Amino acid sequence: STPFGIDLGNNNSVIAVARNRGIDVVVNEVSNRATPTIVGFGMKARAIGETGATQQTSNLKNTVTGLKRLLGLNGKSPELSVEQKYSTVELSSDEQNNTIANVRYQGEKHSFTSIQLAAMYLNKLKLTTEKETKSNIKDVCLAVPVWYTESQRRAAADSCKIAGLNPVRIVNEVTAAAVGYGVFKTDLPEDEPKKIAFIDIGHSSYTCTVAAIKKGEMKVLGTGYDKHFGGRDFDRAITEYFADEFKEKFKIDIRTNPKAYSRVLTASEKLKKVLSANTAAPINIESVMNDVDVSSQLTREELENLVKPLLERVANPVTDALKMAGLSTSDIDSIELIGGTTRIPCLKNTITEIFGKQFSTTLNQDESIAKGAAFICAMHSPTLRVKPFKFEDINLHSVTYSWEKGTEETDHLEVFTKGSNYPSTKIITLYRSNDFEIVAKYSNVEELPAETNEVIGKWSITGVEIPENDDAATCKIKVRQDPSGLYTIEEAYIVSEQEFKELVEQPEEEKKEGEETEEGEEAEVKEPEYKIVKKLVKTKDLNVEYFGQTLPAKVLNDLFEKEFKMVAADKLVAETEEKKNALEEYIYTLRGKLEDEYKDFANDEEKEKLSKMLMDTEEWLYDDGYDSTKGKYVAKYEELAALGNLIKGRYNSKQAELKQQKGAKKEA
Ligand code: ATP
Ligand code: K
Ligand code: MG
Repeated sequence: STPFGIDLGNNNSVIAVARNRGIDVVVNEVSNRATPTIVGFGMKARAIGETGATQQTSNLKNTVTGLKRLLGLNGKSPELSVEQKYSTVELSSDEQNNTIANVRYQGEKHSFTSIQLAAMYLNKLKLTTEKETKSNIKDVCLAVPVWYTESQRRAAADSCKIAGLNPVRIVNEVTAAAVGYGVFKTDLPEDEPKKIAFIDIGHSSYTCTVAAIKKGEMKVLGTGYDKHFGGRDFDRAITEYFADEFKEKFKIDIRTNPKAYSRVLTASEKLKKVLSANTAAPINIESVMNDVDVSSQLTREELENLVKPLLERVANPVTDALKMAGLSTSDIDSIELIGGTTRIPCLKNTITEIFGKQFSTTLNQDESIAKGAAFICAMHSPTLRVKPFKFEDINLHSVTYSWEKGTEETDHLEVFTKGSNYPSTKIITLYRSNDFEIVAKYSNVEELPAETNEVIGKWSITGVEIPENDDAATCKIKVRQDPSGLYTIEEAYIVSEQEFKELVEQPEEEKKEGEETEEGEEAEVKEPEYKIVKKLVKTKDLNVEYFGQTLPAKVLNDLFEKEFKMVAADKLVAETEEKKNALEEYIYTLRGKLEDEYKDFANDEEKEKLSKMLMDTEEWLYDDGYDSTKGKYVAKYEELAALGNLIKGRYNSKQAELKQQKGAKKEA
């Protein structure tokens, strides 16, 4: 399959593929290079991406946004109420603490989990890419925020699977952009790496990642983030400001009218963008509610005042990232800005002030994450050869593995520490006489968002047998933080000491100076000497079964089937609409032609019959046939075409005849 990369944005997503020529961003069905991250539910079909955005204001209650914030979010988390503020759909938690969205779909109430919702969207992106590139898409590298926890990363991987994708790697967004930078920048040093600060401020969150980059290599040194700092906070602040103003000036309260609020929100985002290039911008909305037209304006300075509390936090992620990296601003060689919200002038200025240095814009602000992700996917692909590039990411939390204490000194070990790099593998040795369990936990769960599950995963290790002559089985457990940042046990096995005979190498007899061996003298032949060495060798593989925060295979498969049923339903609805439109169009063109170019090719009886059929079908279309099936539309079309094509055939053969005569005349 073609290597595929996704930058799943909270506002819009960008998709890219790797091909022999390089990495290309894939445009969607309306030729946009970014697709709104929206899943809408209708009476018949879902409206995902562009169509979801088009229908949003008229279907607020059933249009889900914020997919990335919701994905894998614990339904009991206090963050759910934060997300509810940005959502027009009713969100809640199910019994398993999954965040769910409650919507009406096909005329019935439905609840979809955040994993399903993300899967619907990812599947749409996949289908778009398949259509656009005319290739098979399976492997994907999905970019996610650096603050995604183990369960969110697992949820992201699960939603890929439900969408029929194979998540070969989950990567931190800014890391993906940094990889792209390292791969495509041509003037990187070969020895001493450059230290680059990447700053991504998007729709909902803000990340600063500091990396050391040289030719062919990148290492993340530190990262900091503000999970609640992005364009949507600016949009809210503007909308709230106008809500107050409109209440006073126009005596309307848009806060009581979701549709009106949503329209002002959309207009506020537009106004915000205008303010990035101008010092003042107008807002005008006709009949926003109660038939009232509103108009006003905002200056750049006023906006900066509205978001003052936010602006006071700009330095924090940078400070955190530098602290983790053990660097100061003066150590940074260059600053790269990405994400739509870094277009805001006061943010650019503040960032320049923080570093005391002008930023660069080497990377494409909107596309570098998706391109980096596609490259990373290609690195994992057996079919495409890419430039070798090594990179390591950084661990934001320490993780401890524990077991029931046996003869070992301790019952736990902090295996991966905050600030260490990954992927990485470590080996734990335990002495066991029975099967056992290993549990991985966040060492300091209080550093993670409230309601984060302390337990990352459990593994049951079975098949333990004590080797002959041993008191206990020496079990080696290979624990790994994999390239996606997930905590896994790669393998477990028993080792046992075995004796080997090893040849003892004789030192070559030193020749004493001045002494020469006489030729012909028989050299003393020594007996080869052996020694006995003891070595640990693997004697048995153990079974490792994982119980973690991933959906069981059967559930995944059911959800996969459900998703593809919904895709089929959407497709049928789209095709039905197409056939209906084709029928409608055929009625008009055939009627027109019958009075014009076809008029001499049908007899009166035929004309009368066809006219009546056209009229009847037209009436049917606006009546019973307004909401009919694909099959019926096709049948009606064929009914008309049977006679229509007969007349068309006569007309066409006459045209051909005339053409031939003309040609013959010319030749003569
Ligand atoms: P996130 O990374 O937080 O998940 P995202 O990737 O969807 O979100 P981006 O695509 O980087 O976010 O940026 C979208 C945000 O940038 C929106 O809030 C949008 O209003 C804002 N934005 C885009 N252009 C401008 C501009 N010219 N001025 C100000 N803001 C802008
Ligand atoms: K984006
Ligand atoms: Mg983004």
